[in-house]
Amino acid sequence: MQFRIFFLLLLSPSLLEAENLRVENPIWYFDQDGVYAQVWVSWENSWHHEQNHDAAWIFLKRQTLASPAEHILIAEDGHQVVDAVAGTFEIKTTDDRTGIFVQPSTSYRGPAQLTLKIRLEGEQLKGIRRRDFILKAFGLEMVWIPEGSYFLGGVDRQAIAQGAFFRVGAEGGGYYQIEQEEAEIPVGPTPGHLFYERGEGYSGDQQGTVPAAFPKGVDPFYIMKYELNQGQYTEFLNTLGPEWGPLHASFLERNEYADLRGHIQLEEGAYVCDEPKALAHFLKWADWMAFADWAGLRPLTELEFTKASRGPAPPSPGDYPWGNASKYQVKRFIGKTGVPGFHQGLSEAGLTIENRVQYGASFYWVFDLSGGMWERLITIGHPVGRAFEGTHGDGILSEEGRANNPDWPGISGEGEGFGYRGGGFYWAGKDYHDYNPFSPIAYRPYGSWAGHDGNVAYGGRLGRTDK
Ligand SMILES: [Ca+2]
Ligand SMILES: [Ca+2]
Repeated sequence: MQFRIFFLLLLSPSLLEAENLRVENPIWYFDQDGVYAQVWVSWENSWHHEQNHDAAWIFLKRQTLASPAEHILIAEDGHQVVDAVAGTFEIKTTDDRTGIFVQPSTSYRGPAQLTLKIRLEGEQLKGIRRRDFILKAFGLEMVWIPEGSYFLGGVDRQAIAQGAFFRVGAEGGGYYQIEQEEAEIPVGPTPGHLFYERGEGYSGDQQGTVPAAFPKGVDPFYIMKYELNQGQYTEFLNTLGPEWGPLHASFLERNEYADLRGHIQLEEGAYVCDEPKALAHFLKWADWMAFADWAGLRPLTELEFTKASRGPAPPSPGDYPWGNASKYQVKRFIGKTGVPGFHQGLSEAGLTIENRVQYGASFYWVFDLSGGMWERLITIGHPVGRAFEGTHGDGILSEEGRANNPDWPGISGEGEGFGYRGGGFYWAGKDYHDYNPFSPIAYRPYGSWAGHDGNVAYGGRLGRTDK
């Protein structure tokens, strides 16, 4: 039994395949001048163009057989892209050193095929018996969202009825421009303030102010390019040990899980997944926050969602993240097994600024912000949500195996402060409407609905402030 678990852990790189990101062959070694990890990182369709660029978020853990993995801190400097088959890539560290971003640093479009040498913080490894641990490396594809102002809201009657934000004005309202990251946003039915209708009652409390510290998306940040997949979630489960693993895999007890695109199973003490690219779903909010903390990321806000969707472009009635108000040209879909793909042989390599409608790609080339799984976001419609300060996970869960950032809502499995945007895909043949699978950017009928339970259409996407 023990041997089998270890064997599966060693084999785990095959599960690391994201949409197409691979983080493989991690080794660590102690040089005279420090401790290093070397990993192979590759993904398809990397880009750096005038507008922005993509990136991979890479983090490391060390694991024994029976206990939860321990996060490894990265050193401040001394990292190196040893070689890149094409393009010029740079490593960017973060101020908390929980991981690194690797990204194309000059104009580029093509595959990333890299060998990275990552210097580790040496203090944490003093005195450990190296043979007692295996090194594990993880990665998520990201998109960098640049600094800049943007517009919130919708002013057409349909959007207003769906809880869209608007700026209160003499003539009934307009779009609300967010220009400064740290400017408070006054909320209320007063001219010049941000406001929204209650709708069915899930759009929020109509109260404010949104504080200076609430992440607004003006400052640069990173957002996952795709929604989390089941292979990535399986990797997470396999680092948690025998007590925390089942806590975050409670979907396995649901009868419908395997019938509704669920591919994760527990076999002889290890989690396995036979369709790793299928979108992760049925996650509870608290599972999702545990993943965020574990990965050194954080939940995103509904303001950042808008920025990532629309960029600086002026809004128009019913607009989707791909820039127009029509959903019929989009060839992006979720297949029978839960794997996202493209209709009519479209390949992601062909994505351009001009044809992003077909790909369902946002202004910044983030996929499935509308459609795919519902986006679970921090809301400004509840005091607990407004108290969110955008702290990052540190890779370390609480003694109970949960996220423990005090400004994150709902980490215990109770409470409000988050909501749902963008619509979600349930299953083929279900009636299409305003939020199945696609929802216009501004619509937020459930923008402040804090549903904790998992569902076939609830997965997620995370991010990180660029600092
Ligand atoms: Ca989505
Ligand atoms: Ca933590």
